Amino acid sequence: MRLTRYFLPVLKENPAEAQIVSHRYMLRAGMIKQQAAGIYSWLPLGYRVLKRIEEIVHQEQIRAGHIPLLMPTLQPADLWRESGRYDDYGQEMLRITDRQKREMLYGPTNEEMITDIFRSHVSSYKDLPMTLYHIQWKFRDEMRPRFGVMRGREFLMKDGYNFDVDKASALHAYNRHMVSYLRTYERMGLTAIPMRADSGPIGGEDTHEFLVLAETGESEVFFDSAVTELKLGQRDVDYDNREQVAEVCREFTTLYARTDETHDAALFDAIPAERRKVARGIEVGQIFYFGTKYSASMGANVVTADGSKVPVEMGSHGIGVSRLLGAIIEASHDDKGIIWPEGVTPFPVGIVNLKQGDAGTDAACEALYKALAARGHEALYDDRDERAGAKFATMDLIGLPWRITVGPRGLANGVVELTSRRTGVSEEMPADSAVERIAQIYAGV
Ligand code: 5CA
Repeated sequence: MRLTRYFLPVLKENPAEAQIVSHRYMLRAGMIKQQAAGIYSWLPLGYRVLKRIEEIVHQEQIRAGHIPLLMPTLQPADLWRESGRYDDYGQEMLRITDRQKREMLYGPTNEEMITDIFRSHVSSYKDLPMTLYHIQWKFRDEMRPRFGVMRGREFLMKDGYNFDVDKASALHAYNRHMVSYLRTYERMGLTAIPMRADSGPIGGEDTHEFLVLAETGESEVFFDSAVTELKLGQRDVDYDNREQVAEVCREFTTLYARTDETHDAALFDAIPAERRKVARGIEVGQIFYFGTKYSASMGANVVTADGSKVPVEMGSHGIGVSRLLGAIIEASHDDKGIIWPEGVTPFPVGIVNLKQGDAGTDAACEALYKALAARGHEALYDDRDERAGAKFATMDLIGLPWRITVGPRGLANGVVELTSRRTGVSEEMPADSAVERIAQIYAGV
């Protein structure tokens, strides 16, 4: 993408309404525009990151054997009357009446609708286990929408629902989600710690929230610092192997880590003092096992191997897709701007032309741009007629992890400069080698 042909409305001033760094940088980098309290347009740069995050979520769900579909944002109120949640949900639910005076709502979550789909088509244990998920916009009329996409009213969520014949199988689905979430967050450059939590309006017996530590987080969390050292890494987990998946979950949930709702002071005090941590965190996901809460009230039954008819065992599992942009920025920035991890960056690399209009420099930038594209890497090429300082400031603000700087002096020596946004370290090398390095860096992402 050539910057002169792109739409990147960066702001020079800090927007007064933004209280936290991620909100400030998302506005300044021209990623989002607020349309109403807690409702945003996704401008091209923000949209690219959102799509990238969605893609990682899809890949990891499919790897875990889960099936994508798409349910609508608007739902009939009657479905929610069946589960009893139409009245329980209260003012957070946006209620709408259509021209036929039918009561509708903008979905805050989809337990009822997915249960309805299931009961319409599945009646035998032979079709189980099954996990269906979608990535769709939700609406919750939050009392205090704030911090940009972090607590929006309209927000993008991945929500998945497992259907199993018995509790053991449903708990395996819960564990499978935990492992797939750990892998998802790690690919985004995040450490998200599963913490025992409270189930709130979704209900159920077992639930974990995934928290990214950040001073601006809305949740207070208590944990053993050793939990922050755990990494899933590249290990090969067989999602069908119950014991192996359960073992990974044990590894990540044995050390003390809880939100304030489930905090137990006695257990916490048993941790060696130097490892006892109280901090704040951003909730980027939550998984729930709730058994037959929805299937029993909505008549979603399956016939088991011995011929009896039982309500199907379920759980639901959510990732805050749009919130993740805020969480990643909170975890990865400096005073010049965002520092995107390679896994989610809107462009893999930026090209800065230090002397736009100079025939040699322009040609070298064009050649570099095309060579990167030929390797599958779309660079953001700053081809504006601007001072070098302004170009660097824009690149630093929007946070591309790598920058290639091309100027007449370097070209005279046959080199360009490759700079890491994270470390600030620059290296001179021939343009071909810079392309090779970028290809190597992204090969493992
Ligand atoms: N049905 C279940 C799981 S599928 C559910 O709705 N879970 S949830 O309420 O925990 O939401 C899932 C995730 O969505 C949360 O962990 C959080 O990351 C994100 N989320 C929730 N509310 C908001 C909001 N107002 N703005 C942005 N993200 C939100």
